[in-house]
Amino acid sequence: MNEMWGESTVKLRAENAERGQLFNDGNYAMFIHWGLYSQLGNQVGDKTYYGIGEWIMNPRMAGIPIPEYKKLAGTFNPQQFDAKFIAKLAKDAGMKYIVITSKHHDGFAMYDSKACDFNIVNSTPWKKDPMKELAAACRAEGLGFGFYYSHNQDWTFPGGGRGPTVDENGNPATFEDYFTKKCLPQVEEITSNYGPIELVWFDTPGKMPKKYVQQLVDVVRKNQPNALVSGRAGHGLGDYQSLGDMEVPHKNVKGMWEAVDTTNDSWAYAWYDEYWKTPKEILRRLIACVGRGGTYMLNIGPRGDGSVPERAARALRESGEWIRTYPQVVYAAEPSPWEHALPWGDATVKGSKLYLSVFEWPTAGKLYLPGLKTKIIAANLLKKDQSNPLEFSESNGWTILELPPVAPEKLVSVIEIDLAGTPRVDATF
Ligand code: H79
Repeated sequence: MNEMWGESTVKLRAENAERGQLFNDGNYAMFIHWGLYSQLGNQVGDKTYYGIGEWIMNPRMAGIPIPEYKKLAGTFNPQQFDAKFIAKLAKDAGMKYIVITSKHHDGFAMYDSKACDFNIVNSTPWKKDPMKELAAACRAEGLGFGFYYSHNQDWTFPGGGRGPTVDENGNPATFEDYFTKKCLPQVEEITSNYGPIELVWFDTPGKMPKKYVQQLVDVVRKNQPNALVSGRAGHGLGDYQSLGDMEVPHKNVKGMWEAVDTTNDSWAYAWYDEYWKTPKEILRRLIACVGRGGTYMLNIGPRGDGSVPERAARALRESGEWIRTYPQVVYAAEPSPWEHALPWGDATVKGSKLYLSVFEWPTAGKLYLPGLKTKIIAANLLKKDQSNPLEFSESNGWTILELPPVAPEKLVSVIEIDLAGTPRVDATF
């Protein structure tokens, strides 16, 4: 955990049982980065910047002056935005909730804000609140809903982190000014105006003093007692640990945690970024997160017109179809007893059942499991609803499963192993 992402106390699921339920059952979610910056797609004039689209106005990217950046709102008209389509896509993908950017570091509120008129309803020709529609669409699909909110950085509001240091009249502005006039009222708004929400995802606390973070968390608790607060709130005041951006851990991680990742190489829409993860790569990273003991939240970056890049949608639907066939591998599954991936794939657990997700089908017809100490009752190769028994033997602490030459599944094949108890692995292997 580095300074950028903020510290977080690691809480065990049991200590956080009520709120933690979201992560236990819903360990796969959709993250959405969408804002004024999406309209640029990393291009300003005829120059394309390689990097992080939601940072485009920052001097480390295009360095767009505030008045010019604000002008983008005048042409922001996301006619293609379809909340029902997005909620359905998340549902088809097998995801359990959606978390979307209500305000990123650029300070533009993507919802109807009374606290600051640099928002989608007041400043754009579209004039609508997409979050009202998305919250309703999520509820209709039985999905959870939550907001990303950049609490420390605000590059356009006087006093905000990395923002202007003077107000419109040239008087010095402090972080306190930004906090009381914008940040706190906006967190009140997002936690009051959209019905019950499941999560508030704060980001990049930097050196934000604890007293401010505490006030924000208090507001979330007051308005949304069941909502989780991300570890990136800072000062250990969040409910769970958020790993680094796009970080999937190699070793099991204890406590409640979440990995955030991208369907391509970008959070916000980037016109040139066609580096899409395949359905198999998505499953590999999802199952790795579940296998390491955590939750996986995978991002899409809609275009400025509100449409979702087709290849992201396709990959999500294809991996979702697999998850619908093998839900037991993912949902409410426990971490792998090996505590890391194995050469052919990964393992997840449900009580005394061990699920092996085989990504690389062994060509020699044998799959090796190191150091499994719990007695095997049966091993079965699954194919949708069918279950075909596999021969197995043991040699020097290794279990050897006899496999047919061809994998039953195109993407990932699943072997279910019934054990005499919860799986234990000899730590010397
Ligand atoms: O919302 C996404 C990011 O915008 C946000 N967190 C995720 C979920 C985030 N904020 N800060 N950072 C990530 C890290 C910043 C990285 C940077 Fe750079 C390195 C900023 C400046 C140097 C890369 C290169 C981005 C801009 C230039």
